[in-house]
Amino acid sequence: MSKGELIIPQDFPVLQNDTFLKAARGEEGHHVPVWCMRQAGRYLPEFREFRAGKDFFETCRSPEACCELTLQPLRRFAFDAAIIFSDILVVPQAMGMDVQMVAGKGPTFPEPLKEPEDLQRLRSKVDVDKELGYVFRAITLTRHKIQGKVPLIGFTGAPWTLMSYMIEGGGSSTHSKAKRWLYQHPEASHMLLKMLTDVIVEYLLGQVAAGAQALQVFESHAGILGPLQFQEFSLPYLDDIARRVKERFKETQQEVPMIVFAKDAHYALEALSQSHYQVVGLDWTIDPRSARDRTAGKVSVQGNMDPCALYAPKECISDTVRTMLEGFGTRGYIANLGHGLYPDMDPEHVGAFVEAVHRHSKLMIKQK
Ligand code: 1CP
Repeated sequence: MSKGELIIPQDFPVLQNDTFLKAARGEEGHHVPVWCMRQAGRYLPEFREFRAGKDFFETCRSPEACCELTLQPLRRFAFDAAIIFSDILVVPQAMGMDVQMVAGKGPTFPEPLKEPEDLQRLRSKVDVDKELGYVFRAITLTRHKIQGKVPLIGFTGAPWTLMSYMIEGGGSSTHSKAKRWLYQHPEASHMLLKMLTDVIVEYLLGQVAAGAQALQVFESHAGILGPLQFQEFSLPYLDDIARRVKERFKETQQEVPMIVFAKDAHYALEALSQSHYQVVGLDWTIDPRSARDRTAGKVSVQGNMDPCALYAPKECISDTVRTMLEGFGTRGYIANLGHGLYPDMDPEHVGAFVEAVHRHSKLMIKQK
């Protein structure tokens, strides 16, 4: 196949491992599928070597680089899914904001939104093909290069999480600047959340057209909201995204599972299980059995081992995984961590996690 053909989103290699897609549909395969949030990341020496000296967002804009970084963890571990290397902050960039990755500090917006008038600085209509076409090309290229080994997940940040970065100007422990907007400027907040929702819907549809086989929406900052604020400023937008994306699938007869990961939103588990998502991602603060009870079998679930459990000796990882599998059961379940891998984690322990999920779940399914 020539290089040109690799960025055309058709004639993709046939999928060989559908355990992840089966679990997302609520079914059971011959083992429980597993992947890790941030599996393409700094814990891998080959990742650090590849990224060295390159600007982070320049890397995001190179389809070849994104493809290579997405494939790196698959060469080491028997993950059952890949997630495209990119970042949630490419969406605020597409809306006209400057975002830079500052070493030792993380993502930084030199000119964050301060007052509602600042919304005028944003593009209200975004041509996603023009502004985010590089992500679509990365997805298409990676989907070809993965050779059907496992499905490729596309993703986006959710409106509230992106809003908080756009106002805070970077990471924050209190998110008080962004939360001030919710109390002082509720109308402008809704306006911004609506603008983001509209862009996100088009962005996700573009990712599917490019070859993404599942979609995850990261509401990483859900926990900073209380139940009432989540209900007003997060949930309606999350649900609207899934509803509108699925509505458009009907027209194109596509069926792509959608996962919602609202970190620390334990209070919203029932509501999320009744939303338009097929899979609810869980952080580690939720007990597996009670998560199953509270979602009442309406959705598949994904998660939720404490990432820090990977610091334990390998034998302990195996025990923790078995307890987690017993709690969730093996049907309609995707094993993952309760949040992303940290840069100081030992790749061998990540391997032990993946191996333990496969080993224990095969046994459990056989013994049924
Ligand atoms: O130089 C580097 O490599 C910096 C580290 C890094 C990486 C590997 C950043 C900066 N982003 C990424 C990639 C990334 N980001 C992926 C790739 C695919 C994979 O998971 O393997 C994904 C899915 C994201 C999503 C993302 N970015 C989220 C949502 C998930 C989460 O962790 O809750 C968030 C909040 C971000 C923002 C972001 N990007 C990078 C950092 C350090 C942060 C967090 C900043 C902060 O709030 O303090």
